[in-house]
Amino acid sequence: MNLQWYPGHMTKSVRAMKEQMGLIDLVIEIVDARIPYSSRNPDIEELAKGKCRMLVLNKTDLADPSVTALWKKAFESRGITVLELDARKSDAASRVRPLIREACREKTLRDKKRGIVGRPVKAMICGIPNVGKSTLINSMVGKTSAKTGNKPGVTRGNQWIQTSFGVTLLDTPGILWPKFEDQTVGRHLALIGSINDDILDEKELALELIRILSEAHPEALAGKYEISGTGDGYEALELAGTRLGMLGKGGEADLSRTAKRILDDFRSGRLGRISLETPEKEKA
Ligand SMILES: Nc1nc2c(ncn2[C@@H]2O[C@H](COP(=O)(O)OP(=O)(O)OP(=O)(O)O)[C@@H](O)[C@H]2O)c(=O)[nH]1
Ligand SMILES: [Mg+2]
Repeated sequence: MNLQWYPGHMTKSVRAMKEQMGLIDLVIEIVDARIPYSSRNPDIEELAKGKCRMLVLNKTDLADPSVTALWKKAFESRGITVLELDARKSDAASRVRPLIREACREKTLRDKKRGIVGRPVKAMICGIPNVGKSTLINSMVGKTSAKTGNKPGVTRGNQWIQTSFGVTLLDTPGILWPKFEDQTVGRHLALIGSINDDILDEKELALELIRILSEAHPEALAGKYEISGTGDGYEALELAGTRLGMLGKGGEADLSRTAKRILDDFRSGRLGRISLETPEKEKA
């Protein structure tokens, strides 16, 4: 499956982020804990040059906790301030705040030397689509200030949001990589739901998921769909459809509906806590 998706609004979003960067003290980059490698947009590195930085491994409730711990260690060993998070939880704010302080320590000291004390931190929240940027902002302000939704491209423009603890947050639209050289990156982004499903062949993507799971997590397929040994992939998809009772008019499995269901089961954690990338396998 050859995947490229970089709609025009993303070019605009990158431009808008660049324009705002002069005002920003801290860049909070959010990645998906299931694919920390593929969900880190290399453009952000360039955009955030010279700023205080922190990295949030979000949706940890959907990822394998032992793999997430390895990622945290890998990033920390490169001097990056990292937080493991479920952005929907009410404790998100109290967990992020001390990390913000830590990430901004140098800046605060610099300010102090110049006699500036207690100036609010201006933080830009950025990351790929659907990773939980707006959800984190809402948890940090304790109310629904930013629009959220379980599909990519919900936030369309930059929005400043005030917190009660001296941090001003800038919500930004998700931006993807303009071009993936490695198609695995595209597939992983599609699997977690950061690429618009309208441009995807869901059957092919579900087959890819079945292939990955049959290698790394056969128990998930066996437990949920009673399938083991994938055959040619299609066979497994058919079997899953039959087991789920997702049948077409002729009584055969409806492969499109089955594919959608399997992808949805994975994305929402019903197949268990599954990480698709480990720091050993990817270049962290
Ligand atoms: N399971 C789980 N779901 C989360 C978490 N954080 C956010 N979500 C869900 O992920 C979906 C996307 O969240 P948003 O906050 O809209 O994501 P976004 O990064 O702002 O997306 P765009 O504005 O489209 O770029 C929503 O359905 C959230 O409820 C998390 O930590 N765990
Ligand atoms: Mg958003």
